[in-house]
Amino acid sequence: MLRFLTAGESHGPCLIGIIEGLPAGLRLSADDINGDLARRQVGFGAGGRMKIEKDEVEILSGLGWNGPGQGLTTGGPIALRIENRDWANWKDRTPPLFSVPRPGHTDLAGGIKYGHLYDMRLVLERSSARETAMRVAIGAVARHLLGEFGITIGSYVTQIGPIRADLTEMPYAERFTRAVENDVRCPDAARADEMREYIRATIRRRDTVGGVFEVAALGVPAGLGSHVHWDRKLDGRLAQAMMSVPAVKGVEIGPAFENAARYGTEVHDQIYLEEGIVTRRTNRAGGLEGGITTGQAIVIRAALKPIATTLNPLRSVDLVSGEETETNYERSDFTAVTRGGPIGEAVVAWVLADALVEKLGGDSLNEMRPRFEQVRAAALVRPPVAVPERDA
Ligand code: EPS
Repeated sequence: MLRFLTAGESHGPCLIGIIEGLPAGLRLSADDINGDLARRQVGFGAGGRMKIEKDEVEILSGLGWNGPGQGLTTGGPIALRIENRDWANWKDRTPPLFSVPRPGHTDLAGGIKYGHLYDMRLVLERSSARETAMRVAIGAVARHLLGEFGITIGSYVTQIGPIRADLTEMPYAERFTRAVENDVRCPDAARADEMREYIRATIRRRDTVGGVFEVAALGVPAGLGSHVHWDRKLDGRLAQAMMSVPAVKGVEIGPAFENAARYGTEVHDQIYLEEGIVTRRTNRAGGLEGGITTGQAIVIRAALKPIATTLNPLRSVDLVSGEETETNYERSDFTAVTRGGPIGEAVVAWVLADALVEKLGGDSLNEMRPRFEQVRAAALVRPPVAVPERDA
């Protein structure tokens, strides 16, 4: 239902995004997007680039610009632009050929695929995680739409290297607010200090480190997605979106890997009647059963590999000279995990907004609202339910 494209290179003039299918009547401004862009830029372990960039979006189309419709989406495509401030430092520069691929990066695979083995900068400029700035902008628009229906999304770091936070008893809303209180974005303050120390030690040993962040979506109605066909299963769509974030190599919904080690009777969220309404008291399913939202929090976790650009070199081959050699260092980040959460939120927001528009139909917010109330009401199951009469 919703579509988007992004364009742009890491050190090119700008990033561009185009969103199609957004309903009409949504009040939208750059301020609704810039907050998320700023959140993506903050996190311990970032490299020097974030000192150069100050990401701000320009909305170039898709909004009324005068009259009563000013600032409202028209239903037409929304075009977005974010400037790359670093472009000023690159536009007149001819960097040396990038002919030594970094293990773990796109360099070699992309070089083989597109014939750029003599200069893999032609690959890395587009494969760079700089593109996630635009994905966060696009996700912010989706989040803004979800907000109209009371759906909120947050994220936090649960693991850096071997250090894991224990958040079992902490409600999601508290996890979100606590996560912004420190620069590793971990709601468990004691573990956050250890994580920061671990990242510091990683930088001292001239290395990089991975970890895990979690995204939770609250207030999502039951009934988004479908079990009837593989590409309509919402867990599959969420996993694909999350896996498309650079450096993400593992995704789980709810505590899936922990569930795999338990008995069924310990895992499945049992069904009760409370005040006549069908309810669950646990959410080990992470908010999805059969690829359909259950109405509980959607919880999705992403495991990130350590960044491939390491100060201590790795073995590689110079593809132009034909000699075995070591990788060259270029400015990069030491971990992407502390800045990953806002990116994860953005991709989850997009998938949920798409599923919501699909479920509710309609070309404008006004058409979507009454249908939303219907969907909400249908999720309150009060047995006994009526059994349809069979024709005689
Ligand atoms: C990236 C390398 C670094 C990161 C960049 C992603 O950029 P540079 O090579 O300019 O130092 O900072 O991420 C961003 C620019 C960003 O906005 O997140 C890479 O190779 O993927």
